[in-house]
Amino acid sequence: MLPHQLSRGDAQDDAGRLAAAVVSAGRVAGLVSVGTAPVAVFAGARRHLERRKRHGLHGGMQFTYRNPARATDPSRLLAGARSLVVGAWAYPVPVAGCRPPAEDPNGVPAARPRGRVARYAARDHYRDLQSALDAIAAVVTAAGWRARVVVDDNGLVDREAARRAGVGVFGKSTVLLVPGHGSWCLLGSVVTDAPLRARWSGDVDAPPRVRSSRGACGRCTACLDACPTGALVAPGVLDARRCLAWLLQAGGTFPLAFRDALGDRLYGCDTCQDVCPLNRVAGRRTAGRDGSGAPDGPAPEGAGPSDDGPGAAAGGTADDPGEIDLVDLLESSDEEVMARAGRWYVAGRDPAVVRRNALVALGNTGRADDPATARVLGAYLGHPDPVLREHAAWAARRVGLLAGDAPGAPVALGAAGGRGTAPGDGPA
Ligand code: B12
Ligand code: SF4
Ligand code: SF4
Repeated sequence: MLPHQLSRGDAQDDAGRLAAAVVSAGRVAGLVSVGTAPVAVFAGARRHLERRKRHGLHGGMQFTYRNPARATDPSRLLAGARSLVVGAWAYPVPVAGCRPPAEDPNGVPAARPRGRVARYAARDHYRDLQSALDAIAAVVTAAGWRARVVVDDNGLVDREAARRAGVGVFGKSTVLLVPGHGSWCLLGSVVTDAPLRARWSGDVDAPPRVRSSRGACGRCTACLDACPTGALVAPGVLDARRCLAWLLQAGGTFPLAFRDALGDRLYGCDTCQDVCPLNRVAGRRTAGRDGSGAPDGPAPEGAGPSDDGPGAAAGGTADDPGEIDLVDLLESSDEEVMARAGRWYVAGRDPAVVRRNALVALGNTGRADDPATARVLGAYLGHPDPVLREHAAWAARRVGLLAGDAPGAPVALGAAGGRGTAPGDGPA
């Protein structure tokens, strides 16, 4: 007998059993939180998308903004879809914030300037998330139903799906906070035509089901206060035109107004998560999982947002994959640059976007007395791409290698010597 031929009572039992089985399969596959929700139009998220688009807050982003009606209607992903299974994959504990380059006691840089990659993008955690969701889909299809895995797809607003499935609650930073893990989680769904009972499985210390969409933060405003560009224009509202995470992905010129604020970031921005008190808990929990020594025990008593002010989770290792040697990157071929970028979203898959980001980060972290910085900036001042030339001139001025407000006579670049070839022409 096929699942849809079952009697009503049997069908309800089956919906319960299958829901339990998918949640359990997701946990076994490594998801820290899994939940189910009935398929329905995400009316609230649709309104937010349309309103932000109307007010220009999307800053030209496409993604879910391209077609809000589609991105907020899961039934468009699979004919006859009845349920969503949503999972959260926790990635390792963050290293806090931006840092100046390390120095020895004589003030000489101990290491070449490094660019920082947001933790979610330092390794391909989406692959792990995808495998876990595949395991869920396998359970569904083995029971005779159809399933479609959706990971970071423009066809579904993931956070809203996760909130509906009880996986977490929205923070004022707009990120989804998963009880017991904070926001250091990637989200994905399985859309299925199977009827599933509402089910949720998170951590032992988390509430059985989280329905509130407003309750997580209390009076805390740490993320709004800490955002280096003021991109969180109101609780739960992000202006992408100011958000460093978006500006690093977008093509063209990096806005002058935000270049200083970029600091050493090369891809992504973790500041609104670094300061979140709910991520103190996440630091303790995911550190153990990453093998970095911290216990993987339950959340500390009373952990949660308070009025004590921000607290950043600490961690990181010497060979941190979240740090990239900027000079090395800038002297790499286009193929090497894009290999480093992996699955980063890079506008037009154009390596010049990554080079542009690296030039701004080098301007913020490099030093005039570092021959490698002088060499690479000197070379980019002669780059055939005018956008890269302009960013190189900005960086050279910022580190003190060029004088004046406009590209002019080099102060120290000649002494350091150029490489003779335009960056990106071939391997360094
Ligand atoms: C576009 C996009 C971006 C854009 C815009 C983000 C944004 N906030 O709109 C940019 C490039 C800036 C971005 C940045 C990041 N992103 Co992004 N991004 C997406 C994408 C593709 C679509 C998001 C979307 O549709 N937003 C639409 C708007 C309307 O939704 P929203 O911003 O979440 O708004 C909700 C809340 O604000 C809430 N709300 C409204 N009013 C209020 C008021 C209060 C008081 C509260 C509490 C809530 C609230 O309701 C809104 C609607 O549901 C998704 C993947 C996907 N397909 O969904 C990933 C996704 C959202 N991004 C993700 C990640 C990891 C990030 C970064 C952390 C990466 C980084 N380190 O650089 C940053 C975080 C920046 C931030 N504060 O959001 C994860 C989020 C994981 C999580 N735990 O939340 C997702 C889900 C990808 C994934 N599959 O895991 N991202
Ligand atoms: S990702 Fe960075 S720039 Fe964007 S809202 Fe968060 S702190 Fe601000
Ligand atoms: S920093 Fe504070 S306001 Fe922002 S998401 Fe975390 S708890 Fe909420």
